[in-house]
Amino acid sequence: MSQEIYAEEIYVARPSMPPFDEFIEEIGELWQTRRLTNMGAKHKKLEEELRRYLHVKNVSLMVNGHMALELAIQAMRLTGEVITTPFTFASTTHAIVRNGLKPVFCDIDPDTYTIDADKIEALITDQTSAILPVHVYGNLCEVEKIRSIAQKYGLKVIYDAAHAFGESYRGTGAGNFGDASIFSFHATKVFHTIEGGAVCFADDEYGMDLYRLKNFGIRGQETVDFIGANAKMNEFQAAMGLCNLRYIDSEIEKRKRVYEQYVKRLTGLAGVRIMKQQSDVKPNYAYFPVIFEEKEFGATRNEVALQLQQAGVYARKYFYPLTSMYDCYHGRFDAEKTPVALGVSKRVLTLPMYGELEEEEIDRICRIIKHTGKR
Ligand code: T4K
Repeated sequence: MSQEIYAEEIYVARPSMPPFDEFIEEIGELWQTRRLTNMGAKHKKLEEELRRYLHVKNVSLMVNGHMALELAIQAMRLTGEVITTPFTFASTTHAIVRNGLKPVFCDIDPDTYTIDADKIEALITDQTSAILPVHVYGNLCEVEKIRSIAQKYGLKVIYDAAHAFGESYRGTGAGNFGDASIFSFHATKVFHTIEGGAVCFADDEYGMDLYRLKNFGIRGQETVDFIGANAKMNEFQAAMGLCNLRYIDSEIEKRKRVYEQYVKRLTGLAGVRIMKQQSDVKPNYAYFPVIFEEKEFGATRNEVALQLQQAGVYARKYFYPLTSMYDCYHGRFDAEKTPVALGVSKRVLTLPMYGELEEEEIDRICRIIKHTGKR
């Protein structure tokens, strides 16, 4: 195929930005107040606004999604084993291990890529203290099944909802499921605070623990009763969040348009499987994963990724390798025990997805994909 040469490179994500003047106005007062961090006024305001937007009881802001997850686990005082999925970003598994816990990997559902709830019970032992499922690409897990398993065995549930900002299931905000849910507000996400994250939860006592954990475990000026971390969101991050939240619905609407244009161009291509939207879920169009079946399509996922890259399009293999296969976990887990996850991770490619992606760019991406299949 003759290589297409373009001026602009296209990445898998591109942060949405609020109008420049609006952000400058939002941060302006910080030059007077000099209150730059440690749970200031903007931090408080963003927590309130997110509580309303996400329809959750409580929001505790954090410096990033990963620390939200680490501290959400720590505040839960878990022990032993945590059942989770290897088809996720490094953060999920690392957060479990960095809390001194053992991840036990459950396979995933072949259509939603989330934990296969029917396979959880077989992994429960007397060491299991929690389930940590991930809402992958914005696909929500089987929250009802997971709730009943957790109730039956007295387990805690923490959702990694890093991809699920603004979504709801049958009208209930995604942050309401389990004992806690964490969101990522990283620059590459649907909603961002540059870096940032949050824990959503119902139990006020748990919230007090989280509050102290993100500030070194300090209870009062002379009392430190937790071995905490520093995971506070600063006022500049919160200001970015306040601005971006004003545009979040239009950002999701723009992503929907991108989603539809991809679907129009890729539907019906032999060996190309597109993720279906879940019924009962209000989606956020966070990612656009495509599975390439080599035999029918005529090329591998890696070949598609390479052809795109040579034309300046940087799609990503989220999530390859499985976290259970990372070098840092060498010899500790067996990826063959999660065959569906293993198969998906070898065949999936997440295409560029952001509100400002132009129709002409989507055309270009899909054209390269089609050519690669026909070679
Ligand atoms: N749980 C799950 C399931 C997650 O997916 C994540 C994060 C977390 C937990 C942890 O949340 P955080 O602690 O991150 O809040 C990116 C993101 O950094 C990461 O947030 C995200 N998941 C993951 C899926 O993707 P990388 O290593 O692929 O990032 P990077 O720097 O290669 O960025 C991807 C592309 O985005 C770049 O090629 C260009 C574009 N980009 C990136 C940045 C940072 C921009 O245009 N502007 C930017 O500022 O992890």
